[in-house]
Amino acid sequence: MSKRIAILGGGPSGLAVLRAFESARRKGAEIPEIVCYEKQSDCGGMWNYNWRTGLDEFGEPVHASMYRYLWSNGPKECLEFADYSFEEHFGRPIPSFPPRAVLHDYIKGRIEKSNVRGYIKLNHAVRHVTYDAGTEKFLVTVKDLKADVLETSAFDYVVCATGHFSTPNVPYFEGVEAFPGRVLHAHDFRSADEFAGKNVLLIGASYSSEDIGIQCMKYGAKSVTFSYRTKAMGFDWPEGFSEVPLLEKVVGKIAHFKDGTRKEVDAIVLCTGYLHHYPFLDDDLRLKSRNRLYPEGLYKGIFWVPNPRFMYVGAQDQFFTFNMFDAQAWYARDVVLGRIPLPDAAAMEADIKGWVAKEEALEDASQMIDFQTEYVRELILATDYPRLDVDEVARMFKEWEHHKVENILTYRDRSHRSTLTGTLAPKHHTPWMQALDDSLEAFLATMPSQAAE
Ligand code: FAD
Ligand code: NA7
Repeated sequence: MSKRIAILGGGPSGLAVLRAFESARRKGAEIPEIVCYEKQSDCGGMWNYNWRTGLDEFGEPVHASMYRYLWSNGPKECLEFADYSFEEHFGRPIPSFPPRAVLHDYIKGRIEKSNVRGYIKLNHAVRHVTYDAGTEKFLVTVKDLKADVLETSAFDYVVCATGHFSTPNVPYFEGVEAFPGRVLHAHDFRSADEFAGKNVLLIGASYSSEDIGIQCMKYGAKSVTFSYRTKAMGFDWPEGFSEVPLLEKVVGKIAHFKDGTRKEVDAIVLCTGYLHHYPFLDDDLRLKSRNRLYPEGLYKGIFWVPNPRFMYVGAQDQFFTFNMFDAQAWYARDVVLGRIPLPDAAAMEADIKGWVAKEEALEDASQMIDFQTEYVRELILATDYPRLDVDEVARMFKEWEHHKVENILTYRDRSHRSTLTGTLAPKHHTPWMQALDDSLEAFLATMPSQAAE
């Protein structure tokens, strides 16, 4: 009987695994029977926008943390799938920083093209995964949300690709319960328009804080105050923005910060990150980690050492995204297909220890980029994933960081060159700060005659 593999989640990571197996099948390999369970009504993970917050129509926690008007915060050339260029998908070059809908279209385009839709069970929420040592099978219980029934199936392998930017980390601040305005976590932020004319306080000093703060200003906020715990983002913030140390307490509408300063604010957005949260996994399969570049317990960042037939894809913090998930998926596939042997547990632990020690010594973003580049390179070299020029991707990431330091409001107006096609992206027809319509149609209305920067 053929082996069976379950993929939990149909976001970019889960879809990468489907694509990896399909690529091997097309080259003549015998592949396991695959079932991908996705709880939403469409695939694409975070890139599948959902207006809802809290619980969905079935009472499931809403996965989406993305919001209206979200544009890629990194150059698309850094995440391009090595086997499917943006030019192939859109039939022409497009600018470097597309809005969410355009990236969703791109992700789904590869899936349609590679004919793997049939493996995906939409509206199926994974409820419980357990390992039966007697039969050496994983038992996966899912809820068919539309039919309102539970079903359990046995699998030889499981890939957990449910993402880790969905369950909010929500710290408490004194007085917040009596704050007379909106308090929300970034996970529930949907539209910047709501904050037009308001003084907005954002807690956190990473990607969500930076982007939501800028979005609020773009759509008319009166002022944006960022409050950091460890280190300020430190950009040369234009008028209207300010950066202050951590919030100590709120008294009425007055926010008090650790340096003794105060500010009257109308809304508080907690951009305090996310938890690795896998409520459907038994303890012996469950990754427990903070958001980091090399979570402990995962050999090659993928294989759960106590039971390596249980795998995670996309579990690390990310500079690289789509193509890193591909690199992981191809590697996981080759282990499942018996093409790559896994070493014993002690050797896996030793390998992880080496990576974790290196991660802990990293001092800045540039070193972090190099670290993840080495990781992705190692994976790619072990499989037949098309050779991606990871050094060029790393160079672009560093250039992008530099552009952000130069001007945090204009870095999205820059053009980068595809490592696959060699094409320099055309400039977008409208500077990002003035581009209020984030639809695919408006974005693709770019005039081909416009010169690249
Ligand atoms: P996800 O995209 O989160 O997909 C996981 C999937 O698993 C979802 O479809 C979910 O419904 C499903 N799932 C979860 N639990 C269950 C369950 N119990 N049963 C069944 N299915 C389940 N990356 C970039 O490259 N560029 C960006 O600009 C960028 N911006 C971002 C902005 C925000 C606000 C966030 C939150 C993330 C952003 N990212 C960005 C990172 C983004 O998470 C990755 O690009 C990518 O979506 C990760 O893919 P994934 O498949 O690992 O996880
Ligand atoms: P990150 O990158 O994990 O960052 C979380 C931020 O939240 C970081 O600045 C933390 O500060 C801060 N944080 C966490 N806990 C607290 C408390 N208790 N008090 C104050 N500040 C806190 O999450 P993001 O949401 O920004 O980004 C995740 C993904 O979503 C990413 O891929 C984006 O593209 C979108 P620290 O520096 O640890 O002091």
